[in-house]
Amino acid sequence: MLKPLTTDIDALKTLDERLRWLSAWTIHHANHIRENSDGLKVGGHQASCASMTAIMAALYFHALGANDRVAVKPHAGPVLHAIHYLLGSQSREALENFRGFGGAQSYPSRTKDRIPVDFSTGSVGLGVAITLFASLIQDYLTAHGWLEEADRGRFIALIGDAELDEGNIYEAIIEGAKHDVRNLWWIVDYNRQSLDATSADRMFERFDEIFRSCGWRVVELRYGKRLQRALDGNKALKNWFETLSNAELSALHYQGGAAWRARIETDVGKQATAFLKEQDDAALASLFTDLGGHCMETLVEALDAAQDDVPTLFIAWTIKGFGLPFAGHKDNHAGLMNPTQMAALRESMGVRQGQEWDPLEAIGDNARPGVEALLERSRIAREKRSRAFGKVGVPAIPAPAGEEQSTQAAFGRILLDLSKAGGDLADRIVTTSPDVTVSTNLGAWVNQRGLFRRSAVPDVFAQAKIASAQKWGANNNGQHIELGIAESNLFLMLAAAGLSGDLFGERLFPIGTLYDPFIARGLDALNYACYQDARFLLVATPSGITLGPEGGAHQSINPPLIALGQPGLRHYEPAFADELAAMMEHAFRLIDDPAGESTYLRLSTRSIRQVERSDDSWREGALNGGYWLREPGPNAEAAIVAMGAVMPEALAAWEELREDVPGLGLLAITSPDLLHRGWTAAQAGRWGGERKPSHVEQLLSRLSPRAGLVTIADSAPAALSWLGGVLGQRVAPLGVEKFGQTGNLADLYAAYRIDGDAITEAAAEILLPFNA
Ligand SMILES: Cc1ncc(C[n+]2csc(CCOP(=O)(O)OP(=O)(O)O)c2C)c(N)n1
Ligand SMILES: [Mg+2]
Repeated sequence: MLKPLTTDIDALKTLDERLRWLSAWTIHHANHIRENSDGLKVGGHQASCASMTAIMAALYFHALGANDRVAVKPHAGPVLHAIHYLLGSQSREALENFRGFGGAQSYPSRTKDRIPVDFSTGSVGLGVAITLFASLIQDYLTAHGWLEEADRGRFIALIGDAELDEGNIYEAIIEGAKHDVRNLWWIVDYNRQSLDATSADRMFERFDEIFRSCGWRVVELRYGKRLQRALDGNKALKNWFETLSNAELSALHYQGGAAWRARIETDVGKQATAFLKEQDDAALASLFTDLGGHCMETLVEALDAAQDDVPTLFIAWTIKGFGLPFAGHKDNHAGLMNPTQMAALRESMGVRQGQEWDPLEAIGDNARPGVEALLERSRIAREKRSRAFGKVGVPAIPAPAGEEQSTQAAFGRILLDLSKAGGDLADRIVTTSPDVTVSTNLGAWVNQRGLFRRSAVPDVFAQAKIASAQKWGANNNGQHIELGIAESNLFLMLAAAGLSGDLFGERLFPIGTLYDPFIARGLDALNYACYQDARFLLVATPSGITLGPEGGAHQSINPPLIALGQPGLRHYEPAFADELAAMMEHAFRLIDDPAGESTYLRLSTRSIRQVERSDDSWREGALNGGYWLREPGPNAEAAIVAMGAVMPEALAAWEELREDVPGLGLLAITSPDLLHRGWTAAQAGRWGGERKPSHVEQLLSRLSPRAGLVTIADSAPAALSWLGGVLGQRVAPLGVEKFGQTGNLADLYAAYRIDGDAITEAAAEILLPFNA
């Protein structure tokens, strides 16, 4: 760990004030000065920024080491931009264009902001928890020899107090406790206000207990030095102060000195007379705002004292809107100062009109050298880091042998073969699963590569020579990170591991497995991972009503639709093992490609007869979203269009119908997601003058323009029914629209109409207009 710097507290205080000004001004400029062409409110959160400028000044200009990484409270985004502006790594132009197209983003964004943003934030709670998983990944990389001790850092989350209501935070700290997580600072901006109002008092002191029981050190910074001294000198006053509710305290902060005086006279009475005499109203108001999170000495002392690696929660008391006219007002969350208030603030801060953007405005000649020196030696990264793409060779991945196999079994086999063959890719794969490692077929891989734990955990069953197919010992060479059942944690882990190239300069190939229906459990975290362009392979298995006896609670219906609408994630749904092998190879390449993305594989436990291939011509189509498994005749009037586990039904129906329906084709869909994207991209390309038809247009144009398509998948039928819109062909969509239940495949496929009979009937119907 880097040694703390000795710092000039006055310079830090000056920078705190500069950040408060610049963040407020940036938001004001966007709302009141920049031209507004559409009449939409631009917005921004001046109160949320003012609440934590001191905390951020202490952190960024004092405590932060070169390798430390920070997730910034979303609504304090403008403060982060102001910090980089002071450091010279953010432009005035970007600030002037705050919340505008191409300007500084409203909430820190890894991908859209030009300053280095370690973690995107916005969906509260997730930015907090990802730092924990990033710290675990740092430990993983160190243990595997990818990361030098000297290049390690601390992971810091700046948290709004209302974020502490998000359950994903507690799921994360429970997982962190199991893994002995370290090097974390979570700093709560404890302004006791959320969006709607002041926050409930009943959780006060409960949060600490939860963290402590998970092994965290909790440091409460309630008072600044001045207020501490005053209250220490007057017990009655202190007792009174500490019984004020969140709402009362906020209201008093808003009302100011006279209100404090009146309340103290009433509530404390004689014991406070001398105290009240000593100060006028302004001094009184100022004294009571001296909470820990606004007192630079207190902050610096606390951060300096936490230099070991114990995960630490700092609860820094603050006032929302500190120093602004609506400080403490319960409605101030989205409050914006009006031009008059802004002018008054400007004057009170000594900022000259016309010099609002001058970074070091209002800093006297005496103070300037100290501030400049401090800025100079601040150790934070000022430029975006390289993302470490393209360093890892991905070998060809052959299909596992076997006349009959399921895609889930093939997945396990492919990983096992990769592990046995060894090499850079295999060594950089890290698998993770929320307690479904064995049932998603990662077992063989884990037997080979072991579980990861920083300190070894013996396999007690193996030591006792109790027969088991699964080895379960952990050490720091292991390549599987076992998680508890919390799918949100799975996606945060994939997000953190999927950013390893960005955060640590070393690419990992994270593979997460879970049951397909439980993607929904962690959906926001999945979206969050994709939003910041983390790269991983998500293997969801088993899926659909093809689960049979497992029943409706486990039978997924809509994940292909989720994938269809999820940027940054490519859905593949293979029917055969050779398709799966091609997709996995491709997914690994996409992980390590700057223009790539993450991949979601939807797999099945249904063992099906593999098709015979005469050549490799299917492969390119399969990777692009679909290929003709049975070629259509020229200008054919119909095709069966099938995806995934129901391919045997589609093949059987094709055999049965081919006599009656001349030229009938069978189109194997491997990714509705890619076909749809290609379709819209080709359309957009045509507006730009490019004429190339998309893959789906090429596939479907093999049929007559009047052809009928019978689409079928073990999922919501809308995943494929849109195909009729591509060339205007008619569609009879088959798929699952109601919750599933237990049963064998024949019964379930018949009941939900995804069997051969359903295909035949649908084909008859769609061909009727021509036959009639
Ligand atoms: C998951 C999620 N739900 C809701 C919101 C909308 N929202 C933004 S800020 C906020 C309140 C934040 O309060 P707090 O965390 O205490 O921040 P501060 O008081 O510092 O502004 C809410 C509800 C969000 N951004 N993310
Ligand atoms: Mg708050």
